[in-house]
Amino acid sequence: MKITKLEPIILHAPVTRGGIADSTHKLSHWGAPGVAIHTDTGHIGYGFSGTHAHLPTDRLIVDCIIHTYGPLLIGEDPGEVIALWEKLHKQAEIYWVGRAGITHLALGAIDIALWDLKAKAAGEPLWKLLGGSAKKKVEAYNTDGGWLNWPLKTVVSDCKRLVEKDGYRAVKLKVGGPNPLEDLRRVEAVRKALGPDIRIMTDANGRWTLPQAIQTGRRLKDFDIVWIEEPIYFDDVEGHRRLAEAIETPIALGEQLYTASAFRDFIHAGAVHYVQPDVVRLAGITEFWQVADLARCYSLPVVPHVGDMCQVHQHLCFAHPACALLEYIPWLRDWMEAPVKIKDGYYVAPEAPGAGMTPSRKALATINKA
Ligand code: 0YR
Ligand code: MG
Repeated sequence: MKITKLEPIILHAPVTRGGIADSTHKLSHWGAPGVAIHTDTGHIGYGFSGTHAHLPTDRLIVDCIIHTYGPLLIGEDPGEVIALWEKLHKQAEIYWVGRAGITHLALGAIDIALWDLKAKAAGEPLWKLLGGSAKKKVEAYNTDGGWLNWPLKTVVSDCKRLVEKDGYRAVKLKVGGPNPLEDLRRVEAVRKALGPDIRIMTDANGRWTLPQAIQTGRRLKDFDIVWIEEPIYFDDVEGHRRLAEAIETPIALGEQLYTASAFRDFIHAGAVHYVQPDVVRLAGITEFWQVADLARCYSLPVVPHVGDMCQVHQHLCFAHPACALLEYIPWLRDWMEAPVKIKDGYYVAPEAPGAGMTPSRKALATINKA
């Protein structure tokens, strides 16, 4: 098989109820800028990054895919995924300007598309190709009931619905709002509504200073929280290490980390407990696997962040022994040929060949061709 053409794709999908916010981000659409990699056998591989649907930056990502990496891929055998990843990753002219950021996001989308091609050519879903087992259970926790811009009443009734009607046993609440007492009131209300057996995660999206995180983190303990996610600034290794020493509730982070070496620094420092790599921010599945192996060596659970809206990560969680729990956010559901399936709070292993990001016909018909 040989790569013949790269085609740019930008999808913008509306988020729940027209707009969501956490402590740091506000968005009306989820962005999936990416690529269709065409081959001489007719197989097409799809891979996307994940953004806040900001068209000018989405264009940078697809331009980087098509014009910067594209010429290095034409004529290559897409089955050589790791060798191609090494080739693209080691381009000195490219990493001179970006060992993280746009170039890394572009490489991630390409890597996903290459794995997609490999799995499609093998006629297998990616998790099978990676050695996975459908016997494994991958639990879903739901993030879509806890947005910060929704009034407390809505958060409580949404979380109750997710648990009582949809069967989730774990939900995530956004914190890090302007008033920490209000954060605590929201968590307390949801804990009361759900009872002691449902797990609750909290996510501050990098908002607090270290003393704020210590203070609120200590108080959150009363509500038996699974983790506090991104309590302070994304890149602050030493701050998270100090926080981990100061509070009892475990720390989760990783959605903003671009590289395996950034994860190494947090893990080695003891600054993270729940490791949250994302294929769309790391350079794809290849680098995700490096992070998951590393976490496993330190006995740390891997609970990916889903910039791909879980389409690829479900495969990785079925396949990798460090993963047993996966976030769920529904925003690409209506745009994918085979949206993820969740039954009674658990992912159902996908059977279609590929890595899971093939857009639906409707999506391909309405895309912005960039
Ligand atoms: C905005 N999940 C997250 C929203 C989510 C964000 O990017 O999607 O809150 O990615 O932190 O854990
Ligand atoms: Mg988060």
